[in-house]
Order: sequence, then C-alpha cells, then structure tokens
Amino acid sequence: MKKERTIGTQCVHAGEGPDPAYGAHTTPIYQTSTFVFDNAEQGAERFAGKEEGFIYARMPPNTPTHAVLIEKIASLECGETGQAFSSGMAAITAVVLSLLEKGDHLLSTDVVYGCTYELFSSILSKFGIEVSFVDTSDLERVRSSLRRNTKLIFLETPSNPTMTLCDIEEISKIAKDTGALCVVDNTFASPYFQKPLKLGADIVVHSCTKYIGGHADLLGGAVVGTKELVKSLMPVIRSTGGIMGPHEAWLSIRGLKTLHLRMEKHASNAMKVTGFLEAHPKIGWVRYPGLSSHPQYEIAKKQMSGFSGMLSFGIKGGIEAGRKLMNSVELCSLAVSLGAVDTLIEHPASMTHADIPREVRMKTGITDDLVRLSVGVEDADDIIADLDQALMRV
Ligand code: LCS
Repeated sequence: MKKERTIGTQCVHAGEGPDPAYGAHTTPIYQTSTFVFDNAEQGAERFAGKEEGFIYARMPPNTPTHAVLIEKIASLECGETGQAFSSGMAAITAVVLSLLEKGDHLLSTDVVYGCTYELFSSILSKFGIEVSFVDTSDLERVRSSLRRNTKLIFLETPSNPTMTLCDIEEISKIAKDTGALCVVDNTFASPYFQKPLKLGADIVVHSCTKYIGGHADLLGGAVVGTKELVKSLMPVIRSTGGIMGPHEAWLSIRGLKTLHLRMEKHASNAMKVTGFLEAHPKIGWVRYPGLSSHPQYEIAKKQMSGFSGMLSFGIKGGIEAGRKLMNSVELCSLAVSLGAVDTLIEHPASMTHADIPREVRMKTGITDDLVRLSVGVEDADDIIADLDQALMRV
C-alpha cells in the first residue's frame, strides 16, 4: 500500500509536478487575464461547466498557478478543494455572503480580527443578518446562544489578539445537531499545527498574508472545504471578484514549501520568549497556548500539534508603558500583520482592534495593556535581547 505522505513532504510537493506546457520544474506564474478557446463550442462548454478548463482569471479555477496553490492548501488542510482570494477578508466575505441570507443568524467567536468584527457587526447587519458574538471557549454559552435560524458558527481559534481557544470538535458537533455549518479561521495556527476539517468543521478560512505566505510580501486569502461547499461559493466568487493575483498565488506556493520549517522555529522561539517575559518584573501576564497557565491549555493539547509564533502579554503601566516599549524596540518591527519571518510587535487596542467599541474590548480581554507579538524565525536570543533592552527603557 502506498504510504500517505507526511506534512513536510506535502508542503514541498503537494499539487506540484513538472508544468505540462514545457516541463518547468517550478510552477510558472501564469500572468494572463484570459485563456484562448480552441473553438466557440469549447468556450460554450467551459462556461456551461461541461468541460473543465480555464476561462478568465476571475472565474475559478482562475489560472494553472492558482490550481497548484489550491491543491497544496487543500492537501495540507485535508480538504477536497478550495479557492484563493485577494485577501483573508475577501475569503471571509465570500463565505458569509454565500452561506447566509436575510433572516439568518451568525454566531461568531467574540474575539476576532478587527475587520472580521466590523464585517459581521456593521456590514452584515445592513443585509438583515442577525449576528451574536459569543465566548466560544464556553460550550454552554455556545449552546444557549443558538437560535432556530442559526445557519453559521464562525470560530477564530487561537483568537486575535487574546489567544483564546475554543473546542473545534465539540462546537462542530453542536453545529451539526442544529443544522448549521461550522467555519474556522485557521490563520493563527496554520494547517501545520491545526486541522479544523479533521476535527469536524465544514470550512477553513485563511489569511494567506500570514503564515502561508510567511514573508510579509503578499496579501491573500483562502477557503478550503468539500467540493460541494466550495462550489456553493462560486456565484459570489465570480460576481464579487476578490480573487488572488497570479503572482501572489506563486508567492503563496513558494511560502508553503517551507511552512513546516518556519512553523517549528516560530513555535520554539515563541516558547523561549514566553519564558523571558514570564520572569520579567515589568510584565503582568503572558498568554500563549503552549503554556500550562493558558486558560484553555487542555483544548490546546487536544486539537493543536504545536502553538505557532503568536502570543500576547500585559505590560505593567498600561498603554503608556506599552508605547514606550514599542517605540524602543530595534530588531522587532512595530507593525501590524503577523506570521512573517521577522518579529512584529503591535498594540491591538489602538491599532488592529481600535474600531471595536472600548466596552466590548474591555469585556472580551482586549485590554489597553495588551501587547501582541508575532515571534519570527530570527535567533531567539536576539529577539529576547531586543525586548530586554526595550523593557529597560520603559
Ligand atoms: N483572519 C485573521 C485571524 C487575521 O488576523 C486577519 C488579518 C484576517 C483574517 C484578514 O486577513 P487579510 O485580509 O489581512 O489578509 N490580521 C491582521 C492583523 O492582525 N494585523 O493586520 C492584519
């Protein structure tokens, strides 16, 4: 029996082979907006979905470069197929616009990326979709927040920026019992450390801008699921047009080839940084799923095979102390985004999550003292030395 390939091999090889046109060893960038049909009949067959093939770069399967990327991500996520988007937000938008309609209810994790919060709270409500933000780390709360019209449960775990986790397997069961679909934003863990579809979720979404690309040089998004579910997104994908460009698809393919190497280093560096921060007198608390002090450590061990480079901590002295820290780093970059090879530091309450009303931020733990760190793949000692010198100036 053929042995199933393990994840490192999948990262390097899945979806790829010599290009059928000229045998190019690496996947070429098909920098084209359209494809020439052999004849009018073929064009009609492709439009009718009776013949597989490429049509126009906005129409799935977009281009051969996109097709390779999708096969690679779908393979890593253990899903059947997927779709690449111009950004993570375009991916999330396509999912909610496709699967929800007026009168439906969306139940979402209460702590999500700021623009996801805005999309759900301000934009979906304009179309008559009910939304509730729920502490999904509490299964009882999830159960008691279900409504007869709940159609979608959207989970972000670990959540941005509090690093709160929820039990994907249990909530997927709850969703099935209610007849709702369960969508998981897997951006923080990456498919290397967490596989929501294997835990029962229906759809995975990603910001490829983060660990998938890995080098802070592209914007992109992806969705993975069954062929049937991904097909149901097609009308919105075709008609809203937020698809990934071919160059970004190529960069994402190249990024994924080293995902396994990068994620191991991000995680081991993050663990070392937490050790330094936990022992530092100016730090009030540290939140990282790999620490036994994490409130959902048991869930972390159950559903994650490692814990990535994302962590948050509270600095004593609140926002002023945080500002001094962020203005004093030299190696780390003061920048939003995450999942890059270099270490990024930011202040969610005034940056990525500033649009969330303060009372909501306070209630959900996005406090003013919270500093978010995306630990890179530099040598850990240098990251720690930089944080140490910056903390000395606080
Ligand atoms: N999902 C999560 C968990 C995210 O953190 C982000 C972006 C998105 C989706 C959206 O992805 P994008 O459209 O940017 O590709 N998070 C960001 C952050 O924390 N800082 O800048 C962007």
